[in-house]
Amino acid sequence: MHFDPDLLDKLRGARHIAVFTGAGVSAESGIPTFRDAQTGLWANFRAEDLATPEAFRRDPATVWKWYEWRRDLMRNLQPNAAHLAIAALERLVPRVTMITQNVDGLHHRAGSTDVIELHGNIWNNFCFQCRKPAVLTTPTSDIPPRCAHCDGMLRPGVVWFGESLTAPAWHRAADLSEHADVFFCIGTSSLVEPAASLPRYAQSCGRVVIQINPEATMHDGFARHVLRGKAGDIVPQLLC
Ligand code: BV8
Ligand code: ZN
Repeated sequence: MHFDPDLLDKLRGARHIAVFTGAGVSAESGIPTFRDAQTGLWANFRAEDLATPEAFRRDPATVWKWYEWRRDLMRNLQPNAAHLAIAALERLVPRVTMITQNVDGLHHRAGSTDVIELHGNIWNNFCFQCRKPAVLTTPTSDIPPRCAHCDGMLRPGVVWFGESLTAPAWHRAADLSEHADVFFCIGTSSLVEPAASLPRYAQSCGRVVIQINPEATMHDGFARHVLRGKAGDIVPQLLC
């Protein structure tokens, strides 16, 4: 694949690269994206029906079982070439920061060392009542399992629709969008706020925004470079 010399120059000179990812970067690992009509997770469910605190209050067992179904789907899947190339970038660039909307943990598993998980991590749980972290060590027939501290219901450690992102994660991500030399936007439809505002903010701060996506998104207009294609194809060619 041919890359614009200006893009390659910016990468060569970059001291700090921010990489913002969405579900598309995990698609080639076998994890359905959220809005892909054929296979998207939401294709069979409405996000508002399941990924909200109201849904959990209304029907905790169904929400818990949906997350267990997703965990089972992800459990044996591996980071793909895009995750690995992004992690390997840390050996070439003084500072690389991952800002991901994904909850699958694949950037960590690929070896990225500085990962901001804006929407949490599906492998974590905490108590819906007392919010203490919970590690499931013993099998239980309770669905959802109960908190060892207050007997409240355990919930997955993700940010639901209608919940605020954790302040430290959000402020750090916004700061990086303002200061990184290059801001990659990979595999996101840019529909979920406030995460979707990061590429726009980076561009407004004069950062070089590079969009990688097989489809057009509303952020194409904010990007200095748009690379049309799959992350697993483009990212290793561009970064390695
Ligand atoms: C908030 C964790 C303040 C859960 C997720 C009404 C009430 C309250 C809030 C709102 C409201 N209306 C709107 C909002 C804001 C709301 C929002 O944005 N809603 C959307 C639907 C409009 N946001 C929130 O609620 C956020 N919090 O606003 O707090 C607040 C607080 C209280 C009250 C009011 C406001 C919290 C949002 C976090 C939601 N949690 N995940 C879980 O996973 O179960 S979001 C979920 O969507 C995932 O994290 C996912 O990453 C994210 C975004 O989707 P994408 O990653 O972009 O995935 P998508 O499928 O859409 O796109 C994939 C892309 O990849 C496509 O472009 C495709 O072309 C491309 N692709 C495909 N294959 C490849 C590829 N690219 C590269 N390579 C490939 N091979
Ligand atoms: Zn508790």
